[in-house]
Amino acid sequence: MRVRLIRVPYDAGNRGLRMGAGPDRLAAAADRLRARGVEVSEAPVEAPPGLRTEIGTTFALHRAVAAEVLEAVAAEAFPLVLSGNCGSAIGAIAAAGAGTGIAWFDGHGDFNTPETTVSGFLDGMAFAVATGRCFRPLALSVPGFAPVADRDAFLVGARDFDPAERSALDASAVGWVRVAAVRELGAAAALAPALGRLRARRIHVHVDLDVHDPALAPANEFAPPDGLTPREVQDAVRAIAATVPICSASLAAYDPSVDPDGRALEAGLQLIELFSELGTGG
Ligand SMILES: [Mn+2]
Repeated sequence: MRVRLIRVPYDAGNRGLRMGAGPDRLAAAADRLRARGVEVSEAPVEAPPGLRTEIGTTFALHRAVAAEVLEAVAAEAFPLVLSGNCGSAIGAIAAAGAGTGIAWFDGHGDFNTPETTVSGFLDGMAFAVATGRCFRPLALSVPGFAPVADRDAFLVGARDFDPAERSALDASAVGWVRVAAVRELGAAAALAPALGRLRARRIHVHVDLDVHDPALAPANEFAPPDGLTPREVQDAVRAIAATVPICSASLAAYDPSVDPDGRALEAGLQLIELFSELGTGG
């Protein structure tokens, strides 16, 4: 097995700040993977020089991520993106091409648009961008990008929405696998409806680490309470892999400063190991 760790150490266009500090910590996975016999290569992604802006710089990073994912696939390595922000998943799905589904593990919906956001945080719109709801010209500037059809997209573990964001989700055909469903039914049964209606032939799995319960694995200052356990997240990823090939994965939104005991880091490292076992890279 070959894995390429694509590091994007940016948060809202800022290098190394807040969640932008996460990718370098998660890159500790490289040694663990090598110890398991995985061939690991690493690809740091940097923003273009000049003035950095949240929107412009972030989409420039998505374009760079797409290029690195294509290189990984050409080298027959599984592309695993470690990013400050969730939007890096857009680069990965663009590289994977049309017909790719997306599983979006996140404590939040990331389903705002410029018309519904109350925080102004671009990353709170990342899943809406991935499914073609906003920033279309910029999304199309990412080579290969095509919006993911609603039926090929689903949230897992989301539990914190702005009011208009929630309305938009309810009005859409995007799937939503709730924490309670995973806990009560088990991951495989909880995900079965969302997986059963996929038309996609492959899927990108995106994990905002704040999908985890912050009492167990505190990923960032925004993590809403009552999330999934690390084991539930892993079981959900396994359920996906049992149904549809995982072509690439991304882990995002890890802020080391809120995780003094390294529990969210450990959850992230275990997920990276799991993806290295399950991913197809194809
Ligand atoms: Mn997110």
